[in-house]
Amino acid sequence: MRLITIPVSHYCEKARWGLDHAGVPYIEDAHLQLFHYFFALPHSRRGMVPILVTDSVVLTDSTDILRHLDELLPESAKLYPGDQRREVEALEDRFDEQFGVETRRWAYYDLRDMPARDILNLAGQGTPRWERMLAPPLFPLLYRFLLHHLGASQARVAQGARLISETFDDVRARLADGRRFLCGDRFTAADLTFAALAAPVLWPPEYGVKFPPLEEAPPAARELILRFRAHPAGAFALRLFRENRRRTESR
Ligand SMILES: N[C@@H](CCC(=O)N[C@@H](CS)C(=O)NCC(=O)O)C(=O)O
Repeated sequence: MRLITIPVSHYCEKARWGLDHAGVPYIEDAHLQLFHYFFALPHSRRGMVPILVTDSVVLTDSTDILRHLDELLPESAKLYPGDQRREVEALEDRFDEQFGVETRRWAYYDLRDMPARDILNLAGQGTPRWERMLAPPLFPLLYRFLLHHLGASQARVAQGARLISETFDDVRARLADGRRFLCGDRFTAADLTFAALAAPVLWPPEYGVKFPPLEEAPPAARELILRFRAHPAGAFALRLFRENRRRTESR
């Protein structure tokens, strides 16, 4: 299987985690933002990643990828257990459609003052050398385009930060009865999706690409990451990365 990615993308992390959870060997075909269109557009009109290419199907959405992989798993390892399927899917959709959009918008906006070299070191991991060589001179233009593409203004990011906080508080409330996972006592797609999509505001050490040391983040971003790490929902996501983030990929 081949997973086409923007390696730093948290939706791509969700798909990588799903593949690793299923224990399926795969090659990650990683590309820098915008360069990825050359590889994604032949498979998907929207040009979005992750895209999973298998012998029999091409899947162009992280949720479709998880659901496809789940068919390969025995009931005991499924991310969508039969009796909890609707609850898991409802949570997953909510994280995908609102929360993940806001954590990404926040990350692009609040890291805009990091040196280009540091951003490219983060975003370029595993990407072809020619992309990494072409990117520096194009960087200011590309980054401005990305902020515009994501609708990242100060007002929208502030509004998004409130949605992120509310989602964290909802997760805390769900866990308040002492359950180990969002839907009870087993790890599901709801947990995986929450943790993967929370990663831009947590910088977990086990993430599929390596984040820089926190000291290198701009002060406002660092402060927010520390605040989210200390929140019970942040601590929960970090625990999921520590305890449930298996690895099988062969880059
Ligand atoms: N709902 C999609 C979202 C994927 C998504 O937003 N991918 C971003 C990377 S984080 C992308 O490919 N963006 C390229 C673009 O917007 O043109 C999924 O879960 O796979």
